[in-house]
Amino acid sequence: MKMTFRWYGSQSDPIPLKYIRQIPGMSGLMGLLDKPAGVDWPEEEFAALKKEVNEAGLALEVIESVNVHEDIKTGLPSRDEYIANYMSTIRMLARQGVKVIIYNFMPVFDWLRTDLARVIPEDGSNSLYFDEKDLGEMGPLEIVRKTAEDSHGFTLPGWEPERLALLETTLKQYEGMTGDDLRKNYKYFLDAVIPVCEEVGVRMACHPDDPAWPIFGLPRIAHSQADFDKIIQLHDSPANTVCLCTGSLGSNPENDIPATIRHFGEMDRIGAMHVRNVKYLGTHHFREAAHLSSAGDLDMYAIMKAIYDTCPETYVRPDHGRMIWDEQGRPGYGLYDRALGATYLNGLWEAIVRENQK
Ligand code: DNO
Repeated sequence: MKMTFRWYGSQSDPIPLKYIRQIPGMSGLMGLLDKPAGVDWPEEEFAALKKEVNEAGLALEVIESVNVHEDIKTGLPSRDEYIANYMSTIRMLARQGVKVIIYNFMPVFDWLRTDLARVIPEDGSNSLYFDEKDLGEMGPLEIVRKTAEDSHGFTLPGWEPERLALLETTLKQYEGMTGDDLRKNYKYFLDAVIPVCEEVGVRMACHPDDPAWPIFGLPRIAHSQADFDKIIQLHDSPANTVCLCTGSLGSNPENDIPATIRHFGEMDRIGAMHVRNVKYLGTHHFREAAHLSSAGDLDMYAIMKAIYDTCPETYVRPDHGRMIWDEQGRPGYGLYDRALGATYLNGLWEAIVRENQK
């Protein structure tokens, strides 16, 4: 298990690399370049980022999110140009030592919440929160406006301004589109990029829909084990893998997370793991919790044990943290609670390793 941390680059992340390196057991980053979807990433910029990260004593082997352009998802003729750029980016990242690329195939929205700072009554911290009832009163344009207002000037992953500027047009392109239509376009994309990944030794890891059910009537095809079975079959290759996010899939209590890890781990189809906990508050109603099992509804021991048993070499990162100790930062991506999360997960891991060496 390689413990990593998501970082947004020194221009837009207030957390210095030095602080991340000081988290015990931290070996690398799941880093991100702030490039709009569809762009061919320049190698010099990436090489500079990699140098900065390596000089801080951290590895940069996982890149998240190389976003898929909406024209690819909706199957427009212009997709070929964006796919060509994607393939070129894969080759460049491979030359720079990247092993895993995390992306998603969600229409329009990446993750979605109705409140970015809901106070947790028990301890006064706050975390990301979702209640479908609140969404019921908001349309897609309103939720985008609200999310931007609530994000304290930070760009949130999946909520990049250039993407959202085209929101109305993009939403129209999805009108009448079914899950099967989306899967057909997904296959077209995978058929192009997966052979490149095989050639250069990179794995694509698809992030689940978050929350794990359809929203705004958009087709969503990645929120259960059965969905990911289909995705893997679209182009069957060891390079076509899952970024198994326990909190995204776990937003739906019908998903048995440890069982899903075992299922894909045994097939060697887990490219990376995002590990966090969720507290259920009702139907389609949850908030994010501290990583500790007893703080939420996921069994973190069973999750780490499933990783240990089936994909022990994978990359793991603590995922969204609460805001604690009056930290001001990017919602979900502060330093303190994610550092606590990493430390806790490392503790579980040490105990599991020791128990199994007996
Ligand atoms: C949310 C993140 C996601 C993830 C993308 C990958 O906090 O986990 O934005 O990075 O879905 O493309």
